[in-house]
Amino acid sequence: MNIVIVENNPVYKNAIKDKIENSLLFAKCDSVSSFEELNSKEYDLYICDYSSANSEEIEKLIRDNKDVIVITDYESEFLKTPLRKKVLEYLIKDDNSMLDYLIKFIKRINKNRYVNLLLVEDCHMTRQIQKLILKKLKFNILEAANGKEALEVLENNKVDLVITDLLMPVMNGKEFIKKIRKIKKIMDLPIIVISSNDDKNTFLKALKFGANDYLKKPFLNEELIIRVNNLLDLYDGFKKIHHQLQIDALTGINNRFYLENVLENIFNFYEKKSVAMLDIDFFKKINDKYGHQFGDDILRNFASTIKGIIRKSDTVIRYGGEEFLIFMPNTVKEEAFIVVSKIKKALRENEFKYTFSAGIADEGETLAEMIKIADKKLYEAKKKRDDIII
Ligand code: GH3
Ligand code: MG
Ligand code: MG
Ligand code: MG
Repeated sequence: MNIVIVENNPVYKNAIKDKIENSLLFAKCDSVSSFEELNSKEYDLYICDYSSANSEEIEKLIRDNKDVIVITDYESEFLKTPLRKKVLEYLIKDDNSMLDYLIKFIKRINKNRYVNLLLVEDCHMTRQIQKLILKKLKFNILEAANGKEALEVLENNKVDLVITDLLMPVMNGKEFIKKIRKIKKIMDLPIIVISSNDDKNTFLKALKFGANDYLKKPFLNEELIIRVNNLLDLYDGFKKIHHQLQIDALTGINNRFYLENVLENIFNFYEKKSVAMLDIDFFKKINDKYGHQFGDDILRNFASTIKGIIRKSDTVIRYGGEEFLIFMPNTVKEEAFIVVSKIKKALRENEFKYTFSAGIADEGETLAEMIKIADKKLYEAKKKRDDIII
């Protein structure tokens, strides 16, 4: 992202430039002291100091469809200008927190390019106005005129955020939210409600049915912008933590939480599938003889050996201490046997010397049932050790 700062105060100019360069990996930043110094180079973002003397130039940038963020000392004066509604954002120079907000805002609009936002509103004109505000924030916008249409859009597209009206023909917002929450949990899809309804209870109901936030019409553009951006920032943080929760810290592969959250859900997509339960032999002895650290090295080595052999579509998870589960879609147990045998072969050529036993199953109506059967086979294999039973 190419950014330019137009600011006559050198202290501010350098502070903003430093902050951007130190905080945004994706940004390249130039700075000039006045609009006269701006050459013909095109920028993705113009950060301009506002004073009544240069409002004309800022107007011109906006007429040329440029993205402009205004920074100003003259809060009350700027708020009265029509520019307020046309700029991407404006910031008041009061303290350094202004710079933190600026960085947060640029990061957000940079990410919004990959965010699909579904806008649901029956009044075409209102929808176009809202779309215009949101378009400035770089979202990919999908539209629907009522809840029924919106559900169809949801079915056929990856949607990251829904903004919906409440009073609509065919299917109103309340019914729409209820239907969404049957298929998408609050963790999976945020919803903002916009309505001119004066009754607080209406909004409360929407929140109870599963909306995340609401906005009462009429609202200031910035209110919508801030609520949308904040909600998405929150969800980004949330997704990151959720992802981390599914990773086993020692081996870096998925853990049991992943099994319950993801594998369980995709299990029924596949008609044919197998699971293999692998358990390292005499692991307690390895720990006792060579120490716990060495035991940890073995676990990491086992995880990477398995990963090196299974296909991309297969998943390995650390099921317990020294137990690993492999989920193999489109695979019958005879084929799974070949995969597990390959792991055994790789271990024979490995720097660490250890063996494992395994049980494999492709029968069972649920993931839990299939695992139970594989576990039974593992128990049988354990009688001999270094064995695989299908
Ligand atoms: P078997 O051949 O019957 O499978 O015996 P085993 O010793 O491998 O199995 P057992 O279930 O008796 O012991 C598993 C051991 O794994 C006990 C536990 O201390 C150890 N363990 C569990 N998690 C970790 C870990 O994260 N690191 C290390 N180093 N050891 C672990
Ligand atoms: Mg309406
Ligand atoms: Mg065990
Ligand atoms: Mg064991």
